[in-house]
This record gives sequence, C-alpha cells and structure tokens, in this order.
Amino acid sequence: MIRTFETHKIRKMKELSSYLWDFETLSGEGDCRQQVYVPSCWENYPGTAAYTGKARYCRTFEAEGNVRLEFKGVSHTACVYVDGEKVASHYNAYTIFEAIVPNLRPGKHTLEIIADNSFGPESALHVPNDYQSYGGISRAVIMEEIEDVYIKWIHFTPLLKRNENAEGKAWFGKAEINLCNVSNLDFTGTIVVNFAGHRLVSLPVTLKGKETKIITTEELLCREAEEWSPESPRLYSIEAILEDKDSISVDDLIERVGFRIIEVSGKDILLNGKKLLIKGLCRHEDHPQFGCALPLEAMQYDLMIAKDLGANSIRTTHYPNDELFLDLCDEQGILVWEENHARGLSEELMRNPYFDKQCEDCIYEMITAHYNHPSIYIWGILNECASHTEYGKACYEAQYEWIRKLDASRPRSSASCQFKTDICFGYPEIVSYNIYPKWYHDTPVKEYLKDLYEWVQDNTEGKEKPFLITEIGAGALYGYRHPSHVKWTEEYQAETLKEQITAVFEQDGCSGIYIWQFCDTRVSSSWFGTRPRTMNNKGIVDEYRRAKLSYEIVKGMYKAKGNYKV
Ligand code: ADA
Repeated sequence: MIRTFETHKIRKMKELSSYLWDFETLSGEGDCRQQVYVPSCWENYPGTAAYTGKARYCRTFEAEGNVRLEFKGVSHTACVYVDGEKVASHYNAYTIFEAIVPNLRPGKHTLEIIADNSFGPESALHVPNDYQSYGGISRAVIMEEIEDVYIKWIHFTPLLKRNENAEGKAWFGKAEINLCNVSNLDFTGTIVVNFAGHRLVSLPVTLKGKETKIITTEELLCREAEEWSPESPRLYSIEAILEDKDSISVDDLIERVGFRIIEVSGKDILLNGKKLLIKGLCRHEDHPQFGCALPLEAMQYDLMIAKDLGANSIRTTHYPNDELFLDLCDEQGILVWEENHARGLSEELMRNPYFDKQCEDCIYEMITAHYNHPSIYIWGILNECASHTEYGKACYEAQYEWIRKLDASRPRSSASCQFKTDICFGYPEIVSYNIYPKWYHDTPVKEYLKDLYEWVQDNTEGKEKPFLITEIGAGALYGYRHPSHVKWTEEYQAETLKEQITAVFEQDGCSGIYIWQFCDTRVSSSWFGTRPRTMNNKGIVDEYRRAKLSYEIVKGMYKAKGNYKV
C-alpha cells in the first residue's frame, strides 16, 4: 500500500514495491545474492544482518512515454538507474525523491537502485548514533506514466474565519499547486480544484517548456468542512485535475486534508482554540523483524499500543516518518511532532561541509511531502545539537527561517539537552528540553525540572513561551526484575517514570511530555557499545512490543488526563 487513500483516478500508477526484487551486496568479501521483498532492510536478510556498504536492488517494469518514479525512502544513500542510465541520486533514508525518465520506448525496462548505508565524510546526518542506520529500499517505490505536464504537489492551508455566517465561523482553504512541464513544448490549459466532491475553482494555466510553476488559489469557502481534532479527526479529499486546451483531463492528484488551527498563545499551544496537554511518546521507526521498514500493520499495531497507553502524540525521533504512518495518525487523531533528521550532532559534526545542505534538503523534502497532514502540529529540528555555541546558533537560525518560508502555519521547536547553556530560544515558538533526572544523574525530578524551567524564564528569550519536555525516561531490560529495584530493572523504570511524569504534569507552564521511548530500539554497534544488547532499552515495551512493568504506570497516568489543560 502506498497511501491509505486513493491519490489518482487519471494518472496511471503502478507500485513496484510490495514485490520481489533481485538483491546483491557490492562491498566486502563474499557477495550475497538473493530475491528479497521490497520494502525491506538487508539487516533482516539471512547473511547480511551486520552488513554495511553498497548493495544493488533490481527489477523490471513495463512502460512507455514519460515515466515518473517515486521513492518513498531508500536507506540511506541511493543511486538509481533505468536501463543502465543514471536517472537520480539521493541522500537521506527518510525523505521522498523522484526520477523523471522522458520518452521511454514501449516495452520492458530495468530499474536498478544502489543503496549505501556506510558512514563517511559525505554523510553528515547518517553517522554512528544511538539508532541504527539501516540499509535497503525501506519504503515504497511507485512507477507512473505522465503526460508532458504533471501535478507535482498540492499544499492546502485551512483558514478559520469568524463571523462569516450564522454559526459565527466558517472554514476556508487556500491551495497551492505545483505544476511541472517535462517537455520542451509550451502548455496551455486549466487547473480544476474539487473539494468534497464538488468544484471549488478552476484557473487557467500556461507553462513554457521545462517550466515549473506554483498556482495559488484565493481563499476558498469550504462549506461542508468541520474541524479535525483528536476527538473527531475528520478528513476531506482535495482534488486537482489538469485539463489541456481541449478540456481533456491529462493529469490529477488527490490529497487529504483536515481543518484545524494550531496557535501559540502565551505559554499555551492551542488546537482549535483549546490549550493542548501533550501526552506523548518518542518513537523510532524500528523493529527486530523489519528494521526501519515497518509494514502498515506493524505501524498500526504501534499506534494501537500508543492509544491504549492514553498517548495523544508521537514524536518522530529523529527524522521524518513514512507518510503511511502519518496517514494513520491523521485518521486516528494522533498529534505528531515531526522533525528533520539529526541527533546529538556536536559543533564539530555540524561543521561538516555537507551538513547545511543535507539539513536544508531534508527540511524541504519533509515539509513538501507532509504539509497536508493535519496530525502534524509542529516542526522540530536538530535534536540535541550544538544550540549552546555561536556557530550552532547560526545553523539553528537558518533552519528555523527555512521552515518559516516553507510553512508559516505551524509552530517550530527543537529538543535541547544544553542544560542552562542553550542560546537558541529566541527563534522557536515553543521551548523544548530532553532531561533524564534519576537516570543519567540521580537528581530529584521535581526540583531539577523547576530549576531548569525557572532558568529558562529568568535568563533566556524562551520566557513566556510554551514549554515541553520532549524526552524523559529510564532504561529497563525486559524480564529483569529484582527486589533491590536497581537500575535496569523493570521496577526501577516504573518507579522513575511515575516520578518523572508526575513532576512534568505538575510543573506550571509546561504543556506536556514525550516519554523516551515507545519501544527498545537497535543502535549502531560502533556508537554505544556499552548499551546492553546494543539496544536503547528505555522502551515502555521491548522491541517485540512486550509490555514492561512501567506500561501500566504510564497508562494509568496518561489515561487520567485529557487532551487539554483544565
Ligand atoms: C537523547 C537522544 C535520544 C536518546 C536518549 C537516550 O535524549 O535525543 O535519541 O539517545 O538521549 O536514550 O539517552
């Protein structure tokens, strides 16, 4: 499955994933050749569990004319060839990229993808880290046959206008539609925008050869629209149809949108005017059987656990997630903090000459692909990077500005670990901290949090802004219980999370919490060999989603709270 809803009625589309591909390793001693299912990670194939390097995936497809290939995720660097000709390359496992192959002859063609999960000087974001950089075609691959001009994306911004009618408010929407002309010929036609099955607007369009153009509509009244919320996650289809000069439909794109407004007011985050209380979980895309290529049913199972725990938000630590997961969050009313790809990069690592461009590309690709998801209420950047140095501050400033240019409708933040030294709180709308009292330091939680919060209020530009705890937790080895309740026991984790959650919920000015972490996850063996099992063991469930003692503690505390501050 590509999305949980139909994205085209006119454009011809075929999924090339959800099928067998030829696979072979290209580095190291003995090669490994086998047929594998895609999407997948080679760490899950027999013989390549610890393989790092390049590998080749290959399959054939039937097509003719202009072909558009879309790759939802290749981990972590990809080179793509069609019939032996290079047609695309891409860095970063977690964002979508495309290849346009014009004027293919009719018949069978060969698609090869060389994926590389090795670390090196040209990889500033995929580095040895406290999560695994898997290898493989980890998300879906689509093949489409397009005409000369196609609709690349639609961005729909919901707008709430008050005193517009008897109810005192009405929903409007503004659509931006990106059109691309892949031919050298000029194009004249019309773009038609339908909402909830009826025509909203039609606009004339002209494109020169090879031109890309964004068409922006007026603010359009969406009469039937009702708000999207965690309690009532209503979704609507927005459809763009491109007609040529003879009014023949030549392309289309269907997106799904939700009507909700996110605002910051004083120290509160408002969803449709109500003060949010975030009861969140930090979640890696990680599974012992699938690596980072979780199938839809595994994603849904994780969401079922999150909802059973009483969570109302997922933080996509530390990279953009598969849009299928975001579709599920849209449909089930789970709020999402989505962030660009970065974890714990020092100033030295931020000075990598590839860092700025790789971050900028990741932010652009993340927001371009995920703009319409109503579940995403905030964009995050640079988890625990060097926000305490002048060099780091310049990077934070540039990336916050880049987000603002791409999406002015959502607040921004960054999870900091720079205790009383962070100098970047002037840029984001929301201040966020990762803290581990009672784990990395045996400090009473309530006092530690109060001290930090008051330092932010008294000494930084983060005062009077909403404040979130974006990580807090403790480790526990599944099945390890001991009457001493020492660290790594399930008892210790349960007691510590109880104290941590209590302190966060009681902290004035705090808008909520993200527990680190949802489940135990694999880490780079070269990064933190001291992590038991080479895993991050702070999950509330283990990697097989088996509940630890803390599960019922978290559930009781999260379920006792609603989605909003009282
Ligand atoms: C940091 C980091 C997480 C994880 C956590 C931990 O807060 O953001 O990715 O590494 O520490 O488990 O120590």
